[in-house]
Amino acid sequence: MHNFKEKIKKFLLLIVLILLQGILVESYVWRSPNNDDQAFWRENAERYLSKILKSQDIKGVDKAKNVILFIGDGMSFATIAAGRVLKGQMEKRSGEEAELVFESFPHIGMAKTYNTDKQVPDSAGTATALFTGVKTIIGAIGLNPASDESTANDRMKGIIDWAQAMKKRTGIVTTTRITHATPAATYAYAAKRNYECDTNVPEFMRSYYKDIARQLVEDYPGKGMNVIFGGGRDFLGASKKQESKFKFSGTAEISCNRNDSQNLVEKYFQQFDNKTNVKYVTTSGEMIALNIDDIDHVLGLFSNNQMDYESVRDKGSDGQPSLTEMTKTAIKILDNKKNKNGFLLMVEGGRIDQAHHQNYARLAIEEMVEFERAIQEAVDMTSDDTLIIVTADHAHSMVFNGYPTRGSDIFGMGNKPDAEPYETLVYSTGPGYYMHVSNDTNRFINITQFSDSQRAAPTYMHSSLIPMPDGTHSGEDVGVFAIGPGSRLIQGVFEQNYIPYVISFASCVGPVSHKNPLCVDNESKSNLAADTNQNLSFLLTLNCICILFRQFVS
Ligand SMILES: *[C@@H]1O[C@H](CO)[C@@H](O)[C@H](O)[C@H]1NC(C)=O
Ligand SMILES: *[C@@H]1O[C@H](CO)[C@@H](O)[C@H](O)[C@H]1NC(C)=O
Ligand SMILES: *[C@@H]1O[C@H](CO)[C@@H](O)[C@H](O)[C@H]1NC(C)=O
Ligand SMILES: *[C@@H]1O[C@H](CO)[C@@H](O)[C@H](O)[C@H]1NC(C)=O
Ligand SMILES: *[C@@H]1O[C@H](CO)[C@@H](O)[C@H](O)[C@H]1NC(C)=O
Ligand SMILES: CC(=O)N[C@H]1CO[C@H](CO)[C@@H](O)[C@@H]1O
Ligand SMILES: [Zn+2]
Repeated sequence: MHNFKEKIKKFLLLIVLILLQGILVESYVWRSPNNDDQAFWRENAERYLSKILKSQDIKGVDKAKNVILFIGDGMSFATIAAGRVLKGQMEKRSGEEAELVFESFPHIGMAKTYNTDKQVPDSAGTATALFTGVKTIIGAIGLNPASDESTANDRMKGIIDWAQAMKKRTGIVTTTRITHATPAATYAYAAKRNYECDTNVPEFMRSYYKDIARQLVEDYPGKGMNVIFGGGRDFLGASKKQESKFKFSGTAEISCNRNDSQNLVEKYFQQFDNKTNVKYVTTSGEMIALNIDDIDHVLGLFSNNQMDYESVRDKGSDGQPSLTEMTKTAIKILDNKKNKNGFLLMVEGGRIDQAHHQNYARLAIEEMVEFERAIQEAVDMTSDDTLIIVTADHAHSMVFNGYPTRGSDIFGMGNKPDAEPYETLVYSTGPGYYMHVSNDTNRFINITQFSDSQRAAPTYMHSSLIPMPDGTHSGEDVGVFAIGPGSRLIQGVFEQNYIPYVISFASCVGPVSHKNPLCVDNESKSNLAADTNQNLSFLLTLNCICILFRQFVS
């Protein structure tokens, strides 16, 4: 009898130990933050999705026919707040009380943007997280973080591939060149983001990587996209046109003179049969003149390199379209009479970041306001079958500070009586330092020495604390704003790679569409599912059985 009681005690103790072990293993081994392989990030995103789904009292209608993902490159919270004030001031109001269209979206979250190897990320790594659902190393595009940089094609598929697999129409719109990091991550695979041009792929990497421009026109999902709008004619070896007025001149800038003398625009056309309606446009006039109704594919390259900043672009019909005009045309084409299964569109306000890098606060905030106009246009053009998500890939080093009086010019000065006058918008890093620190005295120049017209110039740099030819990003979280079916899943503070999982779930494409009961029709077609949770539970159970068995045998 006594012996039996002891056995029961021992048994119960064992159960407790096993449970404890299970919890430890779950939290410290499989969820180690140093784990940098694909399965880790996928599991992480799926777990957050399950958590949000469980926490919602009301069952939402999570089925979106269309998805539009807006990415303000470098659109930090400070940028958003300054953009709101500028928008109000452009409407001749005090400014602070103005509202940006996405601020009224019903669901808001915050995304953690770090790369697998960097506390403060770059656009290539963050775009890979935003499109593929897997975080990766800085500067890499579509690359599995666990894979060797020099292994043969190991491109991770993303939202454009998922949507195309479900026969949705797809498109990308950007103000940067179309091969730049953010747009590139929707279709390309590169160990380094600068493999945009054939001459930039190092000799020893050429057997593993095609340049990004060629990947766009030669491979899926690039050549399957229905709308491709941006800059970068040089990178596709297309004929040049007028140069841009204000070139992005940071150290990160590259140009391209293809050495393989290929014209990739011609090549793009060659791969479609003559029944497919394909168009190429290079000016805003040509874009607006498109006969939208029966277009299958359109390639619009509006500049040789980056497109011009909104406030300095040539607004004539021979000039470049605005981000809003491109977005409007893209939505019309994606949703034309050839659309049966819905569409997925990525729109990037790509030069907010580039202006910040050069400490051009005015240009950066004006770019942000134009980005917001494009979002307003998309909201006006779509209905409640469309999920719209607005976010940034990462934050930037601009600070919105001082105690400026209500209604002060957002590009003006702070108002702290016991300090030298200083700007409301200043940078921690960047070339603004050189403009503001005297070469003779090594001290900051009194800001009032700059005339109003000097300070109103687009190339005027706001002051910066640390001298650098090209300012840096910053590592704080970015906002995620959502409206439409599935938007309720944007909630809380999450890893950035969760966002494509929301798109997958809500629009019935990609790895977690099978988890959405409203996507059942599509279940058999989704072969990308990776249900790691099941494997984990299975392993744990097996482990427990083994321990029990050993105890009782001994
Ligand atoms: C350009 O092509 C030529 C001939 O194929 C080759 O010898 C040269 O190294 C290439 N230059 C660059 C920069 O790739
Ligand atoms: C379209 O292509 C087919 C097959 O290549 C060819 O026979 C036909 O003549 C072409 N039609 C036109 C209008 O070019
Ligand atoms: C200091 O010298 C550098 C290099 O010549 C120049 O670019 C910069 O404008 C100068 N700074 C000021 C405040 O004059
Ligand atoms: C900077 O200039 C303003 C306006 O001329 C002046 O009131 C202020 O005293 C100056 N500050 C310094 C430290 O010289
Ligand atoms: C789970 O295990 C099965 C085999 O039991 C395997 O085929 C599958 O790839 C595993 N899934 C993951 C995500 O590891
Ligand atoms: C390929 C396919 O059958 N896709 C379907 C997935 O589910 C949506 C929503 O029911 C349908 O509209 C698609 O046709
Ligand atoms: Zn940047």
